Amino acid sequence: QMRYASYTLEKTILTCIASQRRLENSRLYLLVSESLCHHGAGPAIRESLAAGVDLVQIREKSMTDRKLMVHGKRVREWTREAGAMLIMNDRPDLAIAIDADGVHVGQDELPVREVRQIVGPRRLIGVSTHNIEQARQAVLDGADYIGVGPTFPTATKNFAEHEYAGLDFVKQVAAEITLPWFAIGGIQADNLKQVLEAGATRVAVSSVICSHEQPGQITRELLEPFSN
Ligand code: 3NM
Repeated sequence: QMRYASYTLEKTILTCIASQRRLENSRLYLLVSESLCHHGAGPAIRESLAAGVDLVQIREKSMTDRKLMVHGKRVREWTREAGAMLIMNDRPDLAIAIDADGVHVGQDELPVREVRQIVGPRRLIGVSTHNIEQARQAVLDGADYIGVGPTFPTATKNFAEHEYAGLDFVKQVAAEITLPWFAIGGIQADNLKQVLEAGATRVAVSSVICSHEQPGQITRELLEPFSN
């Protein structure tokens, strides 16, 4: 019994370390909503995975739970085959049901402490932050990574028009946050360089890949500046 307990603890710790390492080494995080995708979520996910996306987030606000579960399990298989991580937006219960690597929550959703009680120590928790105070708080709360944005105006999430944190927020985070973080919001191939120059080493995108005619091609384009 003791040996089994120490084995499971060891396994938990190793899983945590492995996930952290994979997060640190990641560059491009894709958020997928079926409604944004040109040819459906499936092709966008598979093609971008083949092109090198490091994480995929399932972000569906109006799918039934049953559909979300079936979809999620399929995406779990694709991400596993590609060696990418899978994050479920806003639903700790479904993150467990589909065996996602983690769950992502926004400022109006369950706090990290409560999410941690549900998903346990082995799954990652990501938090969206929109100013430096929220970023600091997420770190104190025990988040595993944070989203930093919106960097540019975006129509993908319901922010008030002209309400975006901008590159200044990216610079602030770059100067003081050591937890893995992703700049997000309105990032495209033609403004990515500015984001990296502001200090980001990882970015999260949705529409630029999902709504592209050729998700694989745009993914490769977005990954290019990271190899320099
Ligand atoms: N969260 P796109 S911005 C889902 O700032 C989301 O927290 C943001 O999509 C934040 O790449 C955003 O299409 C939308 O702008 C990202």
